[in-house]
This record gives sequence, C-alpha cells and structure tokens, in this order.
Amino acid sequence: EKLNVGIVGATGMVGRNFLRIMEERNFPVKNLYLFASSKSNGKKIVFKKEEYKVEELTENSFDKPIDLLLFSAGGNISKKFAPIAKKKGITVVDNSSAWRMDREVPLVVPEVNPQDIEWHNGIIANPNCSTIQSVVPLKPLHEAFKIKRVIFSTYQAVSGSGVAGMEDLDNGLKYLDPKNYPHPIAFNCLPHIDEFTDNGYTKEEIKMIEETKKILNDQNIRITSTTVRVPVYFGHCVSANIEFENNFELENVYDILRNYKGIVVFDDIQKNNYPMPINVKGKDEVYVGRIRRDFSVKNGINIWIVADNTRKGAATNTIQIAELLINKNKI
Ligand code: 11C
Repeated sequence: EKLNVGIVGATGMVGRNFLRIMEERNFPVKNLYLFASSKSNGKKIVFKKEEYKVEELTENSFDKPIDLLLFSAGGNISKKFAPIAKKKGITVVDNSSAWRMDREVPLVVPEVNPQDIEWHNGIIANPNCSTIQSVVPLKPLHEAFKIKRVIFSTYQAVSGSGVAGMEDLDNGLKYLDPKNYPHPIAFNCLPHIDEFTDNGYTKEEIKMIEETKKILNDQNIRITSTTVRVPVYFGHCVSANIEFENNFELENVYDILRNYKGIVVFDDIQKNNYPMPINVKGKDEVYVGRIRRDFSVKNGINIWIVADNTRKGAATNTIQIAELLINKNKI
C-alpha cells in the first residue's frame, strides 16, 4: 500500500537525499508534499520525473491527508511542528536532535534496535550521524563479548554542517575567511563540533555518549568522546577503542563484523586497504577496517569506522526507519 508522504526541509541537503533515496529504493509514495521555509516557497523539485512545488511550512500545512512526515529542518522546527503532526495522527521520523533523548521517543538504527519501533508514540528519532555509524559495529560486538568501555575519536566531514560547512571549505581553499566555523577549516582540524557545554564537552560529544547508550539499551557502558571537524566534504571517520568484559579471539571479531547486516569489512593492510571517506561517498553501508588488538588493556580492540554521513548517517537511516514502520505495520 502506498503512503502520502511529506518532507519538512525538502530543499536542504538531507531533504534532497530523502527524495533521492526514496527513488532508489522505490519507496511506496502515493502523494508527495514538500515543505520548507518561506524563502524556498514555490521552488520546484523533481521526484520520479514529476515536478513538485515546495510550500512554505505553516501550522496549517498538515491539514492535508499525510500519513508520514520526514523532518530535517533543524531542532527548533521539529520541536514546534512534530507535535502538531502527531496530534493529527501523522507519523513523524525526525532527523534532528530535538526528540532523541525523550523517553517517549524511540531512537532507531534498523540494524541495531528495530524492536524499539514497536513502542513509538507518533515520533521516531533518527540518531546523530557519527552515532549511527558507530553503533552498527558496536552492537554485534556487545552481544558477543559485552562492552565495558568505549573511547570515540571522530574525524567529521564539513557536510555534517550542511551547505554552510561546505561553503566554508570551498572558501577556505581560496584563503577567504570562514562564515560558519569559528576558524578556517581548509588545511586545519577543529576539535569543536556543535556548541560547548558547561562540563567542557561539545554537544556532539554528548550525543555520541548518550545516544549510543540509548540505542544499545545499556546505561552501564562507559563512554567518552572527542569529536573533530576535518577538511573533508563527505564521509565521517570514527576511531573506536573498545574494552570488553570477556575474552575474545581477533578472528571472531572479524567474522562477527563480516557477517553483520549493513557492515563491509575493508581491512587488508598488506594491500593498504582500509576505509577512507573517498571509498564511501554514495554508499549506504558502514565500512570497518584497521581491526586490531589493543595491547594496553586485557580485552581491548581498536577499529576504524567510516560511512557517508549524508546517507547512512542521515537520509538512508531515516528511510530505513520508514520502511521498518511499513514492514511492522506501525504506521
Ligand atoms: C555534524 N553530526 O557532523 C553533525 C550533524 O544532531 O543531527 C548532525 C547534527 C545532528 O556536524
């Protein structure tokens, strides 16, 4: 059965990827409604060879017969408009950080915690990009060896900041001043993603810590994180240092990761094969390499995780959540 689908933030980078990925996966769309801010009112976007007009998002936008709304227009828009949609009986999948830590809202990565879709109350949250790619390999390893502690260090692409981040890198390459970041991003690395909080961590670092615990449904895992912006357009990298409760054989770690849905193990140091941002652009899988024992602790490993932040880290995961809603009859 086909659905009436609305997209909030249709002209943004992730909004456009929603449409691209729905086309690729032949998502069952009956009618399509595109919403954005007033400055995009009237813009035309093509979906499956048909032209659609973008409408300004207002409090009356959801009076139309919409079944499913995908949001990617920032936290404030989601905070205000998702409850309006929910009241009208529309199911919302939200790509912002607004609802992720709400106890009433499941935070879902389909390969990891599909069961959490069952208890949704009208809103399902899509996790942060660097969290999504990290929890996919952590999940089967946690099931096998029980994770005690994780240290995340990230290397995140400028597309994580949307068009503004990409413009800063473009301009920086021409030695122009940055507009989006507090420092030049070209030829530089900024240990600063999202705002700083009172405890010295950035919000991005806190997202990785708290969202990981919620998705893995385990508040006992100890996690710390340093998140860094690097001058790369697409593809986030995460170095994860993982300590297990139990003993393990490295060969089993390889097998477990190789056999898990959504993971590609790309790890052959003899051939200089390891995942890099240039390998993952346009891909939906999470790539894992540099798998090795951490000799400094009893049961530890290091792994290197790379994914396209605009696809698996955002739009693909959102569409996969929508497909899960359909498959489980939860819409
Ligand atoms: C970045 N992770 O790379 C961010 C982008 O909470 O959805 C996504 C922000 C979010 O800047």
